Amino acid sequence: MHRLVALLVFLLAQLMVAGSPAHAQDVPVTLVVEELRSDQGQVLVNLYLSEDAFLNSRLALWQKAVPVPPGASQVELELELPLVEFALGVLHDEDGDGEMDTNFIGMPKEGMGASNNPTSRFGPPKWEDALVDSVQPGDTLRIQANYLF
Ligand SMILES: [Ca+2]
Repeated sequence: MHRLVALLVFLLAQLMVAGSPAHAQDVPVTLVVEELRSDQGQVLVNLYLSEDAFLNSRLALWQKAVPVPPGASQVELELELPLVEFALGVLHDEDGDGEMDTNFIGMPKEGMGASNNPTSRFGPPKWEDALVDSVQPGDTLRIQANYLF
């Protein structure tokens, strides 16, 4: 009997965990990725929560892909962002292969951007420049795509 009660309590606890929203603290915001040079392919948005992970899409908390509408120079999407420090990295994946294309010396051939639009003309944006401390519900974040070539 005790085992049955223990089992029921355990199951109930599991249900309560499963029933609560996983990201109750997430904040709905609008992200606009703008200054796309073409309407080719898709825009990939990655959410990073640590400097170690920043700009390594495999270590992103999540990635969202949005096709660029015909004739458009920007895309707009609704995001749920955490109430913790984060940074966003975007890629204009013009050929739609899901990754950054680089030339023979490893320079990016596709457009990229990061939250806060860090202005590092050379080299990738830095975590501390792209870091966002907090967002409010209904905020609109804008990220400009930059192209080296
Ligand atoms: Ca690509």
